[in-house]
Amino acid sequence: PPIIHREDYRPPDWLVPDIALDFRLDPGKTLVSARLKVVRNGDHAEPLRLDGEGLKLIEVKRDGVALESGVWRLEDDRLVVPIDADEAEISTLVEIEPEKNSQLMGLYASGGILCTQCEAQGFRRITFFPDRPDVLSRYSVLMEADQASYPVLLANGDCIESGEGVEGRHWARWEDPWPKPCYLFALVAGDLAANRDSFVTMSGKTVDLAIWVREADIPKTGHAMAALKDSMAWDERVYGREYDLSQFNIVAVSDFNFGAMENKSLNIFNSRYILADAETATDMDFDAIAGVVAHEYFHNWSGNRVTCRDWFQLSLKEGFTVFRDQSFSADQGSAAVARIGDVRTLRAAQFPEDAGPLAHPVRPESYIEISNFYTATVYNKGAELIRMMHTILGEEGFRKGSDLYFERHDGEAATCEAFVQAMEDATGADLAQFRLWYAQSGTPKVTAKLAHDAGAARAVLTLEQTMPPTPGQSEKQPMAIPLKTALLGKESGTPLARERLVMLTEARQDVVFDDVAETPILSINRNFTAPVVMDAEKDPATLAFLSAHDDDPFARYEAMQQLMVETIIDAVSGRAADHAPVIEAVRKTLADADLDKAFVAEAVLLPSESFVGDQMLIVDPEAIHQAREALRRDLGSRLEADWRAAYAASSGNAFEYSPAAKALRRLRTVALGYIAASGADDAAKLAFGQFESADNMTDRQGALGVLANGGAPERVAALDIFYNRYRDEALVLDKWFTVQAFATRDDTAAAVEELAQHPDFTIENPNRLRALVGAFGANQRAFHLASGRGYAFLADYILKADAINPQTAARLLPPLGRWRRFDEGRGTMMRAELERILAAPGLSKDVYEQASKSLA
Ligand code: BAL
Ligand code: ZN
Repeated sequence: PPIIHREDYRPPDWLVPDIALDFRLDPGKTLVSARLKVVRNGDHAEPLRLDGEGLKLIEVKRDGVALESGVWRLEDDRLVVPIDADEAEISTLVEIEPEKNSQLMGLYASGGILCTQCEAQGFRRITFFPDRPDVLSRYSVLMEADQASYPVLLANGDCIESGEGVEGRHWARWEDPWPKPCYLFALVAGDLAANRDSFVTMSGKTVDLAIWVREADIPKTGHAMAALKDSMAWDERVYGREYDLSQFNIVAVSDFNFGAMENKSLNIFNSRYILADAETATDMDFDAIAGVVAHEYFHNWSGNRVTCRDWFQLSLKEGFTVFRDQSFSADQGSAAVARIGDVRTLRAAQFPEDAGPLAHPVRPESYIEISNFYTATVYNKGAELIRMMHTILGEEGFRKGSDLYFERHDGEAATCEAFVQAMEDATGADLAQFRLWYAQSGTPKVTAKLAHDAGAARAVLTLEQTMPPTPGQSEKQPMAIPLKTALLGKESGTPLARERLVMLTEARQDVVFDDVAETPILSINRNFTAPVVMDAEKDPATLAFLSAHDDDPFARYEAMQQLMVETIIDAVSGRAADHAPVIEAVRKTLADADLDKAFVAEAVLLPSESFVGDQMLIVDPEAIHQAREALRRDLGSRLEADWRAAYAASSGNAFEYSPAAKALRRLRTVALGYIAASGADDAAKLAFGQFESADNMTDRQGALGVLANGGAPERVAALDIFYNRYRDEALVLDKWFTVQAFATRDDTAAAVEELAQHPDFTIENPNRLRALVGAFGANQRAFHLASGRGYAFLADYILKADAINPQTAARLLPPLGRWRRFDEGRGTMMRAELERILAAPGLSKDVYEQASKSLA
């Protein structure tokens, strides 16, 4: 398949200022007629080229007159029409089959609802069009459908008229005044009910809000609606951005490749990011819903009003919008805990990407299939880049920059460069070297050494940065790395100097701190100001000290994590592992009454097995598991009384959705996990009691997770009860699959194989596929079983899924691509599965790209 290169970008030959679409909707056969006003862009003699994929072309017209087939031609699915004038009206009539669309790109059916997904290149599966984000058009959409099956007809913009037709059909016409790229087009037809509300914008305009779901799901839409209104107010307050239409609609569907999609004024969501009540959704689900609702809403400015010139600029809208949704979420509760969550996600998903065969810059240079670039690098590392600019420029400077960016590029398709330029122009800052963050892939490693001259009352911090080679980039230049840094007194534990923002720009650099009389301890990369791997060569005693004294909560968490990781790695490497410093640090954290309980619950959690693996050259999944379990057992038994006290103190409250109540629930299940790890006789009973008496899903799923890892008879009972209680709740059943796929038991791989035969398992629904197969790929020990059965299982399901939904199949592949990090035996088997995938007939370009790059 062809490789698309960023440097080959050329402006479009033809623009399409206006498009009128007419849909005769039917799940079996939908007719789409499109009337495009096309205008030559520049001085050239190129014909009009319209992208298409899987369309049955019935007719082509120019200025209302049918064209004979010799006048136009099809070239590799593209419709090519030579046009002698500078302007014309080109119309096409095509037929598509939504019901057969299992890729979930273009127009498809989900549970009786007809809906669309066009980003990145799904619009070409609906009609012939220049399917690229720098062609912006005004849309007028006429929809016509059977009224009984599809009583609700929605599209972008405003509904300007509607009426009844013949034979039980009806119609609606929607117009969107804002020019937009075709990836933001959307329509929905279905039997839907609405939760309606309204929002008055800062200039006093009333916006009608509606969340559309199946009638029975209406009671689960309250949280999403509250989050939407909060997001609208937040974007006005923090960015000065007001909503720009009189309606805002959200629709939830069950079958969706992404989490959600920011189509102009008609966001379409994966139902898991809308539907929630205490009975069926965990606190994490509630938080994720608020974050995704905010994310999609924020795209109205960062993505829709200012869009991307080409798909290489994807992070322009995604990195910025993730930063915006992270900031919104941080404002809803504990900012420190939110930041811990951001970093955990970055380390779990992005650092491994940066360290593996699929590493790519935040602004990639080339792709085969753009769907493969909706990655943690483009999204989460992209957000870290925006955050670093925010740190460097400060709140006020950053706001000036974003104001200028929106003002300058409103209505345009812009680039990442344009964003950085606006930040510079608004503040006078020099971000020349900073731009490397967009171009260089890989995670920088920073080493820090602190020397103290007590006599001179001076400390010198020596920083060095290196960056590993990544695919296509063997040589790297030093990056501009903002590191919030402080020195704490070794005896007093108090800050010795004001926190400083150190800009590391050289390969090696000294930073001097004066007036440092007391022996200092270094606190660096506070609040994780830069997405780097930091090696500050701290001994366990120093880490334990920081975990108890650092005044930056993130740094405190970080010290504890590092202490835990090093303790586990000592054991894996055959060194005597001393658990005592970790146990003491955890005990102190649990006992510190001044700490936010939400923070405590995060700080005392052990790092995941895969995170420990990521710190090692060659991962030994079994040894990591054993070492981590040994530490968990020790923490459980040595602090059993403390865990029981924490458990008791966080129990007995009726459900309430508030930061304080969430914190207690989190700590409760963390404590339960440690009580179970201690081997206490009553642990399973305690967990089962929590499972049965819970008045919310957080407690119930937490207890189920603890039981699912063990071997008590309560395990099977709880899994059965859970299944029978929620068998008709798809999103909860997903949890039932995931909890078993994540289990730390010896037989998890076998259990997952069996679950794949379960009547409720299907590869056609992306959520269900990810719930079992995706979760299994993230269970380091079970997936990397020495027999290799995990690899064969994943490869089988990638191939099965590829025949149905290539985009979702390709996203399952990265765990296999990590073969270089495992021993010879495992590596050989992983490679063999990748080769088997590559040799499969009819492979999609999605999976081809991921598998071939993983082997390269
Ligand atoms: N634009 C694709 C889904 C999202 O990032 O919002
Ligand atoms: Zn997004």
